[in-house]
Amino acid sequence: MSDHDKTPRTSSARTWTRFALGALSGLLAGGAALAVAELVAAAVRPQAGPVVAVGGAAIDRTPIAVKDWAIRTFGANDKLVLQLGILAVLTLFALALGAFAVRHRRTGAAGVLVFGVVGAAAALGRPDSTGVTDALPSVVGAIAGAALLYVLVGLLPAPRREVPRERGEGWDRRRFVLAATAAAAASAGTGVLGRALSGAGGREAAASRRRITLPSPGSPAPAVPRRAQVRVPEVSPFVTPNRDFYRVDTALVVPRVDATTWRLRLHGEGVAREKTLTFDDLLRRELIERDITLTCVSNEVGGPYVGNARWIGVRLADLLEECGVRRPSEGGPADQLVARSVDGMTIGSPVEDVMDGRDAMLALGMNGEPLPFDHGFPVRMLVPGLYGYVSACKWIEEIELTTFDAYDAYWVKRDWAREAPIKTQSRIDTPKPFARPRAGTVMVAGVAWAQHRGIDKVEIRVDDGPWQEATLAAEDSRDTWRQWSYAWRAGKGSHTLTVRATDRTGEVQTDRRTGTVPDGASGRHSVVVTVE
Ligand SMILES: Nc1nc2c(c(=O)[nH]1)N[C@H]1C(S)=C(S)[C@@H](COP(=O)(O)O)O[C@H]1N2
Ligand SMILES: [Mo]
Repeated sequence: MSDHDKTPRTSSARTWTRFALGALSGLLAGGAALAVAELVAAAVRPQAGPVVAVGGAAIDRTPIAVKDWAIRTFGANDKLVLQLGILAVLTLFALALGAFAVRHRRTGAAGVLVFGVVGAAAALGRPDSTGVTDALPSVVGAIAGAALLYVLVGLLPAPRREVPRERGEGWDRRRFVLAATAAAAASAGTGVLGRALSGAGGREAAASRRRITLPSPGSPAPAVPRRAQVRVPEVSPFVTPNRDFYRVDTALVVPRVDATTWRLRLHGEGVAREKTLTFDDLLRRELIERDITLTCVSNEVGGPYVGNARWIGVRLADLLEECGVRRPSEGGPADQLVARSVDGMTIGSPVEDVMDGRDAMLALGMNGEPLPFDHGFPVRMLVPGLYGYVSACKWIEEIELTTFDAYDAYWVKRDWAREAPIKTQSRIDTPKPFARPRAGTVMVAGVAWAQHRGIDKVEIRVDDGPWQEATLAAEDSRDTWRQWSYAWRAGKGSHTLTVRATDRTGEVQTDRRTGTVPDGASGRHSVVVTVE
């Protein structure tokens, strides 16, 4: 190797070191920005932190097709994947900004502020934004990050041409390492502190939940019939345990509401007497207990977003009548009831359905305990027969009577239907797709639902054969799903099993396949198995 080669190699190595250290500085600056933002968010509002705000804004703007794909691909992990995605993008930008700042120190540092603006805009644009203070976490975090990047890049080795030969490396490696380490440690500490403080708000809510004893309902639900559950092990339990109950919502941070300070405001068109209720007000009323099966409009044919629970709550129609509300068919001016949650969700239900005698309720209890935080503590709405997005507002804090003409709720603004009664559906729980059962008697079993109409018949078809009636388990109520089973004499080979249900109105589950948008999937569930 000649002397001649050496010079360019050293200089390009130095350039690379500078860019690498610049990228590292960018990463540290990004980390510091997020940590400081987290701490400020703890003081302002945990939901105003940049990652949650940007994630929430992304959820609000995600096209339905992408959302459906995300739910299909990542299931209940979709929100985690989204947040990791945001962090990955931020990491890339931080590395790039840091490397850029090596040559353009001021512009690079200022670039961090752009992210602060994006975070602040996202936080302010969220429906649950409580005001300009929501911009603070992103703005303060970005300023801290920009300052740190400016300082760290200033400590890097100077470009070769500016270095007098005799000074060797030409930079204070020790100072950079010290500053970088200190910044990393301070960020970690700040982040942890921020998280801890955010959690503290939740502790009050958790304490308020622990203090609640649900009174026994004045109108209890009859015991679930023993024969509502078929004796086939693989079928979903008739009552879904709370920990297994599906969860669908837009909340990146589950709201933790303190029941002692919670209020529900009821107002709007045709409300002669407005009301503001506390949690204790609701507890003092006569409580009803009902089994209701909830289904999500995003549930694909054969999908998992359906669950059945025993709920305790207040009859919503009674409450509305006390406020002077009349249903449209009796001359009331409002045909839409808009429920609003503490996280800014809006859900619109037909007033006619809420007041037509069905057990629409403000639920306080789920399967014998206060609502879990994930499922809407302290209070959520339920209307038997309607998909969750038009009925089941969690963390509810306001009910406004209005009209469908005057107002579109959150999902309706995003192309979902204004009104969405649950479609008659059935699902094969066993055998599983591509199972390889032995020839002989194979138990085919599952669930069927047509809430508020009830299930009258379930039939099974093997390949292109005739429809065969399955045995229905006992009905709990027409607001719940119904289990069924069919003893199949299975011959060897590959077979397709298809199920269809008929509801009490005589309507047979259609074979016309539609996607979930705009008002729920239709079509029949099939399972292919190979009998050995
Ligand atoms: N505040 C709030 N309530 C909400 C939602 C939401 O995103 N935010 N999603 C609705 C939808 S789409 C469904 S299907 C049900 C799901 O209730 P669960 O999570 O308790 O199963 O809640 C409804 N209530
Ligand atoms: Mo839903």
